[in-house]
Amino acid sequence: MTRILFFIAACFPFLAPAAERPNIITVFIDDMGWTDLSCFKGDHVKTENIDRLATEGIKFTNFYVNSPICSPSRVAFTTGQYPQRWRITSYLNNRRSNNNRGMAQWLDPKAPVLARELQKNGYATGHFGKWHMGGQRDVDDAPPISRYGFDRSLTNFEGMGPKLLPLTLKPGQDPEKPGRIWQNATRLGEGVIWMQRSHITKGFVDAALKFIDEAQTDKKPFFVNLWPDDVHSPFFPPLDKWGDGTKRSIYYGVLDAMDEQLGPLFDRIRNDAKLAANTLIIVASDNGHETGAGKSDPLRGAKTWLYEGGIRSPLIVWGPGLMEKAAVGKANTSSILCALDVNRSLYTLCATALPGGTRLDGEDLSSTLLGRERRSRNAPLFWRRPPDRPGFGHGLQEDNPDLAVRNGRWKFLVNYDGSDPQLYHLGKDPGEKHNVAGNFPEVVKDLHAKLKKWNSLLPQDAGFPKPRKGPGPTSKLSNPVPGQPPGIPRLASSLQNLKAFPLLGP
Ligand SMILES: [Ca+2]
Repeated sequence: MTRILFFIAACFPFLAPAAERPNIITVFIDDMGWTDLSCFKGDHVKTENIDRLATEGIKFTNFYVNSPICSPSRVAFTTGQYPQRWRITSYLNNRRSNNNRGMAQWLDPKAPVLARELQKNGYATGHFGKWHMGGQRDVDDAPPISRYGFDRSLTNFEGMGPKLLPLTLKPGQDPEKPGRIWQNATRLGEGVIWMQRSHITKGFVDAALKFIDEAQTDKKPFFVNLWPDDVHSPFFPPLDKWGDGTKRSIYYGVLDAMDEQLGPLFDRIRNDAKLAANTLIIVASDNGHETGAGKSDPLRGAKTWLYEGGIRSPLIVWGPGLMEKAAVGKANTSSILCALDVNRSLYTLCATALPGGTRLDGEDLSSTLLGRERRSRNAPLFWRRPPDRPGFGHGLQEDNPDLAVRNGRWKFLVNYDGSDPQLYHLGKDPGEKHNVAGNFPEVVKDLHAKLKKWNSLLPQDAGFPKPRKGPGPTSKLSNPVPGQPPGIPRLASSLQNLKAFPLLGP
């Protein structure tokens, strides 16, 4: 009988009893630098609650997100597919701006969503925090978060449905007369609660704790996104954490407050033997730090850049009841993996069937995440810069390469037109200071070919240059979406012709 049950479980893992499936909490921080958490060598504030997860779990130092900016990074984590497939290649803004950049207005609900498949498999699913995959500014007809497979949601000014909106307070300001920001977001669904910006993470945590209690009562495994508004600007830390009031100081005040407010969520799981034995907590940042706020030393670049500081993120996986004991408390410095892979791995870890009719770009690295092995993803990892971030003036006075690929020790960056090829040996040169493209022509040729092929199979956006009509560099773009307004000017020139634009991925 045991053998038969084992056979059934092996063939149909998604039929495994609910009690055996782990609970999942993902904490996707907004705009935090590579070296801001004290467990990642940050020295401004002590993030003791997140650090404790690292001490009792595993931290990964070669983890990447799939875009250096909010919306596409969230789409990758959510769908397990490159966000270019869904034409979300920069932050979602107002309708006209999205059009101008050749982007969709929101994540197509037809996209595969991990939460939806978990929900079908009996999970209670909740999203608490920033969404930013549709429904912001004047885009008030985006699908509600529930359309993506969430039983419950509570979001901020960049998502549809019930939301927490921020009151603001600065030192010396009359507390009876707080400021308000993002007031227009009241149009994005019912259920608006105004609360101090400095306590909004607590607001999301309180809602998540209630949701977890209800899932426990219902005897359902749970999948919870706790995606803070922190540590994105503008910065409004609690009044006792303003320090000297500089941008850097109040940024770290927000980071410190966020860590404190996440503590009760982590403690709820850690202090409950049953939950501690069967829950996985995953902590990462959706992209690098804002220039002048956090830090990514010794990495080059920041948010919006394809250099490491824009796309490499801390990753902490906690789950003492599920992980290899010998790996706990250690750093995995060798496995190269990305948000797409975490998404794909969670299907396996949650014994849930993959979505039908599509192929995920992530690879199953569930054993790596649990510390049972140190495998990396097999396929190279590719990036395309946001169409509105060609560089110069967005934090770094240099061009932002259009495309990048990481394959093993190598990172290669290049523009669409083949100009400015850069090759870095990340093992020896994580700061991307020494371009060795001239020394390794075969590596350059191979990675450039792979990168061009990857990019050619995906829908274009307005970052692609307009075809040249005569001599001289191209300075304007056209929107590759038929019938849409023209795009934005770009500084770098390019020779690549626009190709037919597939309206829908993948
Ligand atoms: Ca972000």
